[in-house]
Amino acid sequence: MSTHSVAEGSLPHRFRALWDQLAPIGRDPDSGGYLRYAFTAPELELRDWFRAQADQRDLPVTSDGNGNLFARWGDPAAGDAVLTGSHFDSVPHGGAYDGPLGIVSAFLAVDELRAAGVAPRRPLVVAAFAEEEGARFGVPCLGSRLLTGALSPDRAAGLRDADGVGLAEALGDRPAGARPDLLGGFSSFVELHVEQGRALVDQDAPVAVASAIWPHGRWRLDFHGEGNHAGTTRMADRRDPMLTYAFAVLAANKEARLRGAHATVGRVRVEPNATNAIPSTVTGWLDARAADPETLATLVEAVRAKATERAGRDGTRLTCTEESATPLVAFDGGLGRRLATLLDAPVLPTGAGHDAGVLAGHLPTAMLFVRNPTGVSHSPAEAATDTDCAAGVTALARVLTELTCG
Ligand code: HGY
Ligand code: MN
Ligand code: MN
Ligand code: MN
Repeated sequence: MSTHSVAEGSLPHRFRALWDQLAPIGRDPDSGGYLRYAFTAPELELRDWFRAQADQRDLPVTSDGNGNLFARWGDPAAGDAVLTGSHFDSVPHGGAYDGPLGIVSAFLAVDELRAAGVAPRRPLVVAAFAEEEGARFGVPCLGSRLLTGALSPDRAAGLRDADGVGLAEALGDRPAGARPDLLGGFSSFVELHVEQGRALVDQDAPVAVASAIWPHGRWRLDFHGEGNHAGTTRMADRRDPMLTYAFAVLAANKEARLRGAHATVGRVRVEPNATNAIPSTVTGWLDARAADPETLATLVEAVRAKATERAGRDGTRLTCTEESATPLVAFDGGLGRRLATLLDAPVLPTGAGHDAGVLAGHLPTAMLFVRNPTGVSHSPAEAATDTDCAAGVTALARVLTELTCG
């Protein structure tokens, strides 16, 4: 293996040098947010960047046939590799850090281990997972769910994006599906991620260890009414699904607040979507999350029941379909405590889903969070300082040293 020249300068400086390579890719000049949908030009460019970074470090890159990339340092035959990484894709006009921070930090952590002369006893693998946000094909953590078998290739192959392009076409092949052969070769997974909240600001700490991911999911709400003329139809004769939809949005907000849970309808589709036409159908996607499964279940049921009752009064009809669900993920307590002690870092739950939440059901998994001064995510306002990102790399390097050598 050739000697690896680590870029010059301080870690914040080296972080910034890599970060500036990614910053322009997929950035919308008007919003300042990112449009990095899975397997579209910007995300493919990020995948090329991934391969270049791996090549510079002599890390051979493989794919699992599901769109996930893996760059490996160490013996390809060893069955206890330590996995780290995250995703490149974004929500529409998302922030810069959600996903890519975990991948950039992983490559810099490899540099840190090599600069410190660490000789891992276990291989170290950097991963880039596909379609974590579900912003193109509608199913979050698509790549990691395929890898683990949580989603079948048949169901995945049937997914279409807004332009009707299928996953198989975008992927260039039918997804391979579950890869126990690959998954069985990992001994643990650590995902570093920007915090999507303000807990680290409030606790004045740069890095935290995750304790759990709240159970959460997505429900498609179809409100069926009667399309008609906006000007000539008497109010008493209307069967306006927008009315029932609006009621459901308010109900979701109220029922979530009552339970200390989170709920939003952030995406809506109206047919025929004309100013002078009463809609025939309004489709809204409910994103609901709660600290425990029972609260989540009662929240969604309350929204469904109240909206159905309202539909009866509006002369409309509601169908509610669960599109994705993530159970409560309690990260491996032993690993989490071990890392929190190692890093002397706070331990935080999160309401955000992650590939780590999918892999946690298959191998000891942990997450590190890096402070986000705005606390905002899934928005151009998402932020992190170079100093805190460097602290994240240092923490990840310590964790990876512990896991590959301990
Ligand atoms: O939606 C989520 O919670 C994650 O950021 N994909
Ligand atoms: Mn996200
Ligand atoms: Mn993410
Ligand atoms: Mn994630």
